[in-house]
Amino acid sequence: ATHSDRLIIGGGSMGLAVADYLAAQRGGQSVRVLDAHSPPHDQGAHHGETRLIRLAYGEGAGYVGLAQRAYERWLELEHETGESLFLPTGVLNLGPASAPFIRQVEASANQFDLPLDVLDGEAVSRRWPGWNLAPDITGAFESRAGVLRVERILTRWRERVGRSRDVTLTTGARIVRLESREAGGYVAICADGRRFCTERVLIAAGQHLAPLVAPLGIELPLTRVRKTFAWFEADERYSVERFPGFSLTDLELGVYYGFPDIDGAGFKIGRHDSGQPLDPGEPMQAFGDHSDDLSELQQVVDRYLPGVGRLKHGAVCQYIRTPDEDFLIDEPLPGLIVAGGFSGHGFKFASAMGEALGRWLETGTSTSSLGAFARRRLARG
Ligand code: PYC
Repeated sequence: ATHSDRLIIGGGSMGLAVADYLAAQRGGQSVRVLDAHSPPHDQGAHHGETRLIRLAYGEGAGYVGLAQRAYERWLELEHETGESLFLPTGVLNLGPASAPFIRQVEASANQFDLPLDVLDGEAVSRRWPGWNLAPDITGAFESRAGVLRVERILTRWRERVGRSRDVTLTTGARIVRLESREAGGYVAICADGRRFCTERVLIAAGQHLAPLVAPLGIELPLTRVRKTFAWFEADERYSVERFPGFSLTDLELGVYYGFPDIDGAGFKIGRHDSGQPLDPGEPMQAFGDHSDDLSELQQVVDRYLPGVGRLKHGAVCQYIRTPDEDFLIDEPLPGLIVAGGFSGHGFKFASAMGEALGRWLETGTSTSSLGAFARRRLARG
């Protein structure tokens, strides 16, 4: 078997972030990243060009510290690479004032003293004429938030890892089995028979995480769902200078997120809740294969977005969800670190995860910033 001091299974958002962090440390440990494909690709959770970064976090104040560290590290990465990776569009969180998400955005902003403008729907529509909202909708606008250019980020990380002496990316390595070794450590076995052994391993392999650790007696309560998103033609009200990224909690239509027209790609919108359940490994049907793929996005456009026009094209992606939609990060066996269940809101944290998980993998000691994601919370029922 090929030996490395540290192994990372999965070279997607989290795996490459960790690899990039370890490459920058020049710690002298040999690190190998294994990916079934060749990142960036559309088999993980980092395609579709853009993601939001929000700091006044509607999913819980427990995420704010990590979001702040991630934000700093995104700006550092942009500075180091000299490339536009973050667009400071601001993010507008929309929903009824009573919606738990909106209340938590305000609570997170208050607790951490984050700038947040709270407006009613009429004021939102005056300030951003791309929206046509009733007064009873609340808009919580975070001006420091914005948009991350996901695929560019992955490309830069891959290049930096490629220049490292310590870290090696092996593509086309589909791991079908993980075994613990009697002498300690683990061996990962590829579909083509190659074997990679190590003292300590991080698995950040999305849908493949739970099936890989199940034979070692570890049950991770992760489910996989198919999600859709799409780009639409849009007028100048949706330009990147004039329209912020958004989240929308609508009591009737569901939970959505979206982006301004960036580089002429069009206005982008996706649905965050619901989705079609999938088994691990099950192929995803293309956009349009389900009858409501377009209509669920179109209904939001028709109701609230007067300058958005025809569909340009749609795409599919997957969320790997935990039961409470909080992340699952743990060390269920000595030297075996798992990171998954990012539940469709993980990418923004990848730069901070690279650092926190990277230190854990390097030293064997976890940081307190990840403690809340341990799996024992899920066992409590
Ligand atoms: O967490 O903001 C978010 C997000 C945007 C798109 C998917 N998730």
